[in-house]
Amino acid sequence: KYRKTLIAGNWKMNKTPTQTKAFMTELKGLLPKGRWCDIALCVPAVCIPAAVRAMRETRVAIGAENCNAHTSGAYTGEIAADMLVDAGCKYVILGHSERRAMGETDADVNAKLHTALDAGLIPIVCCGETLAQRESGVTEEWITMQIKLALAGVPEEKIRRIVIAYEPIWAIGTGETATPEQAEEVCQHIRTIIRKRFGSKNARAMTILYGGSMNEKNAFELLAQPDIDGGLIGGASLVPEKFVRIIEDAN
Ligand code: 3PY
Repeated sequence: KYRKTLIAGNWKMNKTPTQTKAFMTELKGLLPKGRWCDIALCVPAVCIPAAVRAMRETRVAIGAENCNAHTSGAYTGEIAADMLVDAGCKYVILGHSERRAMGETDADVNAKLHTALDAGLIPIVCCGETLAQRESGVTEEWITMQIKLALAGVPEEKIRRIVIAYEPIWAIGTGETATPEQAEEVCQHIRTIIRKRFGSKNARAMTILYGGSMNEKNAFELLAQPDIDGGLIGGASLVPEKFVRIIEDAN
């Protein structure tokens, strides 16, 4: 493969800073030695300092789960990309379906993407179809639209700073996973979209993740697919042993 493998956890709204510290201490003791894929944990904003402090001397990067599209100003309760960088974040998840369900639009995701890139963060941009869309046969069209809108205005030299995560909504938090074939089909399609828009070199270099109930039991088969370069892990990233098992499967 010409590209990096990334195993990224998405903690969602779980764990306090105290629990974060305990988790990271345990994780450090379990991490495999030797050749590693890239590893990240995207955690709630208030847990970022504890996570960064705990993982300072390790190869585990810390990320956020969202950022605001504006660089600063009167946006009570919001967090700017610069603040995340200063706090020690390397990644930021954008456009997770749980945030889209709360009203985040493709235009919001695109605006946040540009702000995150300008700040120096690596955005993990999520896309995915609903069960109704899959059953209606519009998965490819839907994903094409989401990716094109999310990446609007991104110059060719910046595309490699972006990670895409395919997360079928029907597989999120349901315990239902896409089959490796279903996941591969869409991830391959995403790479085709990137190829058409940004050229084959960039398409080959792009890291595309599968997410949606990926766990220590199904990760190996999913990660074995040629166009799946890693995972965005929900529930299984909350348990050190499970998260480490997935990292081992990615190596
Ligand atoms: C899941 O695994 O359910 C996720 O949503 C990961 O982002």
